[in-house]
Amino acid sequence: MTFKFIHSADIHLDSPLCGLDRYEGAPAAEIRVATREAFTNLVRLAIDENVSFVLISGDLYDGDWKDYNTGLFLSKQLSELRAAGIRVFIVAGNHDAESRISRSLRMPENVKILSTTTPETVILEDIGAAVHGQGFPVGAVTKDLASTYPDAAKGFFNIGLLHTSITGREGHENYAPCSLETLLSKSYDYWALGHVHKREVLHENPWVVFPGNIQGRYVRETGPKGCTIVSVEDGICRSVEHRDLHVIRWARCEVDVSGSTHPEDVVDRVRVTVEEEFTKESGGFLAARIHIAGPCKAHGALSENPEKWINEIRSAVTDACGGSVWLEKIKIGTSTEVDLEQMIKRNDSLGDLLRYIETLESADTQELTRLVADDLADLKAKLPSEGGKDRINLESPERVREILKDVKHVLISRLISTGIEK
Ligand SMILES: [Mn+2]
Repeated sequence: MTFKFIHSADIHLDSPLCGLDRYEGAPAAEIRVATREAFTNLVRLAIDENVSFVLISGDLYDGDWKDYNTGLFLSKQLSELRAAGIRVFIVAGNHDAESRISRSLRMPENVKILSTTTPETVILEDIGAAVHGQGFPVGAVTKDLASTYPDAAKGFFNIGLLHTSITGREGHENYAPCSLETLLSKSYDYWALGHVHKREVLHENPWVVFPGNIQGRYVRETGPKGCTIVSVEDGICRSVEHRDLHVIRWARCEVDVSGSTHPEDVVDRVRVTVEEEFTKESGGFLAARIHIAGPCKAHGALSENPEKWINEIRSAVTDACGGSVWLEKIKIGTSTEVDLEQMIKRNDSLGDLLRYIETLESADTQELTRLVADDLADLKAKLPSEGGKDRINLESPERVREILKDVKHVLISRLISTGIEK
């Protein structure tokens, strides 16, 4: 028997994409529906590839539906699969555990949601496949669900659907933990896992796969996202391939601007790096976080007016990439070209000043609070008391320490560029 199926997980339907919402010029509509668009791509792929069934290994929903629109959208998509004769098997994950979902709609009859109380098996006689799975009854399942799954059904192509953190994965709650050995002991042909958002193939023949989520939701979920498509021939996996489904791709770009003289050079280097990242993949949108680093003469100008240069970069990138790229955040981590260690040893007023700042950096919270209360009282009085989170808050010793880190570099570049240096 020859058939194909799609393994997907962690759709997080209608999850917001964090970090792009307040970005001027970002097409809010596209961002809001990114997870839906990616799901539509999944449905289209299933129909185009003429698969027999689609697996969804948990976290189809991001949480309880805000309203019925999430369900209506989904039901329409699943109906399209029904019209194409494609079945759908779903287990609930921690985000859409039975106890967390209060609204529901009856899904088309091609859709089977597996039990949350005990492992359930569906036998597909027509193609010779057996699908085993159990969903999460509650958000936090800490016991090993896999260990209670039945052994493989003889003479069938066996698939296990499971939402699990396996032996633990960074950034993911440790739910339904289990070992690879437990999974392999069941003698299944394919373990369709979900929960971990980064694609990972844990074992081949038999296959144990996390396909990753279908759309990255914030800057930690970088790179192409999608599903796994599997071809089975005479009970054997002939091919197991990743297919992209995302509509917005996240990336982190490190830009080394060492030696840049003018801030315009820095803007250029960032633009070139982002253009390269953007053209790596054809089509779609790119959401990127930029980290600029390196010792450079431009550091002084950048740190004097970071807001201006951050917006110059945004503007240059928008111009170059035609609005298909949004810079989620731009972090300027440049430093002066001078050797700070040498400067601090200098036997002059600049050396004195730098040494004084060093003592402040190592001061305890009490001393810092006193410094702010006494020495900086006049300055404090002049600072605006409003201005949201960007306001310079001298009440916070942590914030003062952060400022002190920058102060040395700003002073050096200022004093040197204005010729105060001996
Ligand atoms: Mn999950």
